[in-house]
Amino acid sequence: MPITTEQKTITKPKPTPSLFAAGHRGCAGCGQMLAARTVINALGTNTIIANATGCLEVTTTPYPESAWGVPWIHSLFENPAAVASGILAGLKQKGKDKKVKILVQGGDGGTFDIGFGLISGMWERGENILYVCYDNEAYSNTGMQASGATPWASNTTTTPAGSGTTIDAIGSHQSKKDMIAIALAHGVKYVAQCTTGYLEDIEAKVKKAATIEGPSYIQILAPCIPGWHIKPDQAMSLSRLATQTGLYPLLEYTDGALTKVMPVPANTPRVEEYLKPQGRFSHLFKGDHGKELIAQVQALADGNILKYGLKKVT
Ligand SMILES: Cc1ncc(C[n+]2csc(CCOP(=O)(O)OP(=O)(O)O)c2C)c(N)n1
Ligand code: SF4
Ligand SMILES: [Mg+2]
Repeated sequence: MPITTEQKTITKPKPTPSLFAAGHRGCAGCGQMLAARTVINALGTNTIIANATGCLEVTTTPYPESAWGVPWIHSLFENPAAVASGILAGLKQKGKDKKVKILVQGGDGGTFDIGFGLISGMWERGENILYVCYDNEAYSNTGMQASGATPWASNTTTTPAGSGTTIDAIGSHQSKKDMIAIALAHGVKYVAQCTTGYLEDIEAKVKKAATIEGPSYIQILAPCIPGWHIKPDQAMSLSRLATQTGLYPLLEYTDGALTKVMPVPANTPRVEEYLKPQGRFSHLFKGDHGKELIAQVQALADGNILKYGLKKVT
């Protein structure tokens, strides 16, 4: 039987309009853009965004254009948390604070370092605001300088790796700051860690955060193509490997208790698989000293597997 026009209209699924429009200036394959699109589409139209300076702000809002389908405000690198507190106060005054979700977005530099004091204040006040950090492990927008989120042994423009065996030659010789623990220490009600490799997990956690009365913090590993020296099609696979090796586990804490983790596969990949495709770690694959350094990165992954119980007991 021939299909009539009417039947076609009825059976064709209606595409859901995205609240994050295509045509922004993010690099092809950017992990942060994928994650950001997932976050705002999960929250929906009743959202107001306060955004820190960084790649996400610069690439999505070149005046007079905006990629955002919701109200969006930028002030300074350091203060979106305080701007969000002001928005909340305004909504309360109008009796609309229960109808609208406030989302703060920042990169790792804006979150772990430069905006940290005001985030701490926002959490201390216990305000009903969701904070999402897109963690590409450096200050990407200004050329990949090291931040408090930069992992140990990563090459950045301010922690350049050399060829020798001194501490200065290994890239960053500081450990990544544990923002998840810092959020928990503030009594943040819902705290989660995600990676761009699992977009459904991001969606589910954002939706859950939206139901929480009080502060929520979600941190998402979001690979940066030029900063990590990777190809545009590698953000997803590397994000998944970050989780599967144990280096960046998927976690969920509700009221301070660890309520959900994603177990690592039984045949857990070694960290070399994650590190090798990334130019920022290429110095680790030169000589015996590199092997010692990789063993130390493996120890970090193994430590996480133990700490969070990521191996399924069979
Ligand atoms: C107070 C202040 N310091 C420095 C800058 C310059 N600056 C703009 S974006 C940026 C990097 C942002 O890094 P991050 O927060 O990690 O976001 P990303 O670009 O990596 O997504 C810097 C240092 C600024 N705008 N304001
Ligand atoms: S520089 Fe990195 S974080 Fe910035 S838009 Fe490009 S890939 Fe994304
Ligand atoms: Mg960054």
